[in-house]
Amino acid sequence: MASSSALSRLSNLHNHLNPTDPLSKGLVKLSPEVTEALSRGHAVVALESTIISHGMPFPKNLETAKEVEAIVIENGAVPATVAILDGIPRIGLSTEELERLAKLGSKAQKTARRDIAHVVAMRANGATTVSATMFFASMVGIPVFVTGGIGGVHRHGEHTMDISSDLTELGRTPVAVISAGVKSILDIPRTLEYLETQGVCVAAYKTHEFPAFFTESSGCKVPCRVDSPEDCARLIDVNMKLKLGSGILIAVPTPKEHTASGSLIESAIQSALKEARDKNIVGNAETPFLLARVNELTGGMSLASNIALVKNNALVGARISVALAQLRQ
Ligand code: PSU
Ligand code: MN
Repeated sequence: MASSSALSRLSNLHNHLNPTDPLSKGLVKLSPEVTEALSRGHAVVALESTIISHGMPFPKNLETAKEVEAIVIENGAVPATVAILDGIPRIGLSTEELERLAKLGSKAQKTARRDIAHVVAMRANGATTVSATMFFASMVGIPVFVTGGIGGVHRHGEHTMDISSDLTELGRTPVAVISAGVKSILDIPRTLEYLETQGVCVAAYKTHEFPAFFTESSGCKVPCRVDSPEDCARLIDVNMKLKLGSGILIAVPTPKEHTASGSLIESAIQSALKEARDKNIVGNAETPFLLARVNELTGGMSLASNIALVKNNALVGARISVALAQLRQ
């Protein structure tokens, strides 16, 4: 017999399906696996798709996306990769849909929150960034989302005002984002300042220091440290119960065996940044340019590191999601 909390979850899902809801209007589609898991209160992990289309080259992107989903499943949660295909936002992709997106690569539109309405209205294909993925995860009640790195305040952002909408989304959407911090292509201290302004809880996993994606250290301390998936689950649970309304950034340092390449990658980042400035590459083209250029300059080392840390984040994120589902039973 279903427990009363399982019944209340089912009725919560039905509440989602009132006639004014994007789900019931068929504007947004969930995969059968994600629908089933959400209605039963099982662990679900949201995954973004810009990392697939713009963050890695084909076929490594597809291979990685599949491996990341497999890690989530092995650790007891259901993966929900988010993307917009033919104008329909999808939460949970089939293997064919994942392959289609990976092959589209940068022909899919990089879709942040500001781009969602346009991509849907034009019936186009969009790969969701952290901000857009958080929006869809929150819409259907998925509180845990795994990615590699998030966007931030760009260097010289105090002049260009190039601040990723990932940061404002974290301020307004109650989803926990598991990432390896932010890359040093960005201004890390200002990124943390901005997250504080937005009221975002920033926690580092098993450390007091905010990681810098390829390396464990950024020189910046975080206000809160968490040491286990259960710690993270309690943090997310309290954030939800208090209806704070803002997100949580859980920063997981890159696995130890990949930190050695970190300093090499760091010097490639400096050259790529100079090139971007010389070529006047700005706006939403800057992050994809820097990622691809750093990978060329390091002979593929940064891509290998990137893949390793995303998989590690998927492992930690799935465990957090399972711990949270248990807590909320
Ligand atoms: N940082 C990475 N890899 C990525 C991204 C950021 O290390 O793939 C992607 C994410 O989808 C993130 C987006 O949400 O870039 C941020 O882009 P922008 O800086 O244009 O806001
Ligand atoms: Mn930007």
